[in-house]
Amino acid sequence: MKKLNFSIIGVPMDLGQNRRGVDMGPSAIRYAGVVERLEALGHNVKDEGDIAISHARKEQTPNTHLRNLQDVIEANLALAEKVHEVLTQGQFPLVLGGDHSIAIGTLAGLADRYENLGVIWYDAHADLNTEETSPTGNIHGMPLAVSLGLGHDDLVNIRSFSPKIKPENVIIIGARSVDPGERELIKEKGIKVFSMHEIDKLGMTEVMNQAISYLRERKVDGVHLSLDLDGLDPLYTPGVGTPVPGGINYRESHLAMEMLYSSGLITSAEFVEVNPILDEKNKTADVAVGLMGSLFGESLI
Ligand code: B3U
Ligand code: MN
Ligand code: MN
Repeated sequence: MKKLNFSIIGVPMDLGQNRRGVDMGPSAIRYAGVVERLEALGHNVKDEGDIAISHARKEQTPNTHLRNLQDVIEANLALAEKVHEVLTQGQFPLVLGGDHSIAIGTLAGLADRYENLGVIWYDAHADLNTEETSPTGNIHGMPLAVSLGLGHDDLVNIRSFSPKIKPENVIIIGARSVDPGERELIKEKGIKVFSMHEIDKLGMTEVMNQAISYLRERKVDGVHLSLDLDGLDPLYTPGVGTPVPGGINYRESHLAMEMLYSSGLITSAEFVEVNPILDEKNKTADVAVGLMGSLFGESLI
């Protein structure tokens, strides 16, 4: 088994949406034993601590309905810098959220290291809204669009280049709550989506086999897994801000992680949207850490 050198980066961020508490996600995931779990698998783990997030809410930026825009930009600039730094040290970035707006910074930090990065977006949502299409103004519904170069200039141009990723290298898994503007973008850009329909029809084994072959055919030079805990059914991960019923189940999710581990494709990961205030006895953080176990080499026998 390949031993990895992890850098864990916590991002206690709740400004990309409007339910408080998701800023405590990194603590909840640490409490659930992420470091110990990975060390037990023989990996080296360095906990880099948390990115500093300002909780003093600033004036809202005029002429935009993007919530907390300035704070979200600042947090993502700092995160992008940190991800870039740990990559140059040869470390494997493992980012703990925080709301999903932090994927903007993670991908910005990864993008100048990987020219042809693959992205697996495991989520109930497509996170492909722009300022124009967003029904909420919540930036956690936008990080995939931003990383494709669509959205507010200051978000899109973090680290001074855009786009960060290519639409043909993105795979969305678990989608079941997609807004009209997002649907259009999926069609226009030809983004590969395995919605709940495909997961039910094909089964998770076939979905993951297809996803892995698809990324191999694209000759990606790395694959980032961006896992939103609301991709799972809220029965298993109730501690999320926007639960959507009819999601991926616990066993399917572990299988998906195990298949990704066997593929050897994953080069970075983030686990987001864990909100301990909405959770039941840290269940969602426990599931997150369990999934990391499967993603990084735990096997049943
Ligand atoms: N698509 C909606 C809802 C949403 C997106 N991401 C989450 N919720 N977690 C929006 O606000 O863009
Ligand atoms: Mn999301
Ligand atoms: Mn989501």
